[in-house]
Amino acid sequence: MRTGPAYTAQPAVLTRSGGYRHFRLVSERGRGAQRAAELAAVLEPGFRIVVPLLELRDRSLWQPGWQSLPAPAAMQIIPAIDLLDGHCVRLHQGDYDQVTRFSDDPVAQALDWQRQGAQRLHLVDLDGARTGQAVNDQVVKAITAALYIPVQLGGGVRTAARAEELLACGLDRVILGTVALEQPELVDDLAGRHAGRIVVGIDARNGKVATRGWIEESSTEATALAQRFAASGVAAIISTDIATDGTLAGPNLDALRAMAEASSVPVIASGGIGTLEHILSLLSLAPLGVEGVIVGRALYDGRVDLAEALQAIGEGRLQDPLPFTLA
Ligand code: AMZ
Repeated sequence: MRTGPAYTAQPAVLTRSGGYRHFRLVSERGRGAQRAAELAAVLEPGFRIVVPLLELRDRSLWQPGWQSLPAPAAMQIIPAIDLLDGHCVRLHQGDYDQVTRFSDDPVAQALDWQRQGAQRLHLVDLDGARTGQAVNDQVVKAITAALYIPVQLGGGVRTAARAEELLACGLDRVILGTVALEQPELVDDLAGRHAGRIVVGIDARNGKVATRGWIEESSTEATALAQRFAASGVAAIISTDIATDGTLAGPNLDALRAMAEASSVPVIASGGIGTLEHILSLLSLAPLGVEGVIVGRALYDGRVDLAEALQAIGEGRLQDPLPFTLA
């Protein structure tokens, strides 16, 4: 079952309240003017967003919700540029036959996301993911050279040498998908040698891992693969739900929850973001270790305004860890 968007906000200065009932409900499926008023409250800098109310009703989440948020808690919003033959595109559910081309100037697009406040950029080499061959290196290098924010790349990174070549040419992180399933020890090895710079990409269809541009399906559960990397030192797991990717229909919260619970590694959510509320709905999973969200099509479409989204849930906007334990 998917939970609808519901979130709360409270004055930024926390007082010892002792219970969720003291928090002000800002939105519970608001519409029209009501939604606008609620959103205005969420965007008000004097307020911090706390764990969504629906989650707070689930008593089992109270403890992790209130105790394990890192300080200062925030959810990183990471714009995505998917590259196909040098152009910025989005695929629908990863289908190479359903391509929308958004820009012919990926460097300008990347600079635009940076100008709007992005703190990290996500690149996917779709040609690389499908064929294992790097055909977008020139544009990847041009983007990396033009930006001062960290850039990460996935797609077609299938050997240690290739991963290290990319890390050496200015990329902050590389993402390993197919290799994580087929040669997990290669990921362990790289993560051991490049602390904080190796990310595992787990792309799942109906909960099962898909690889090679999502053309091949495996019988491995995505959560089992996430567990496999619990102790390997990878910086994060990017969890993509193929059925929602490129659809704007909202993230698969249940799948993300399962991934976050399966591993202590931070999870970055990918797939399905279509509105600011979708991003806000992910806050319910922040206490479980979901620390970021990748947004693609909705930014290109203008359905999500990056600056507004950053203002809503960026650094300093989320709940401070509480200094006491709830009974
Ligand atoms: O959209 C697709 N068909 C697609 C896609 N976005 N296929 C792969 N990828 C991305 C994954 C991951 O970031 O989300 O490519 C990376 C994995 O590539 P590889 O070559 O390591 O499996």
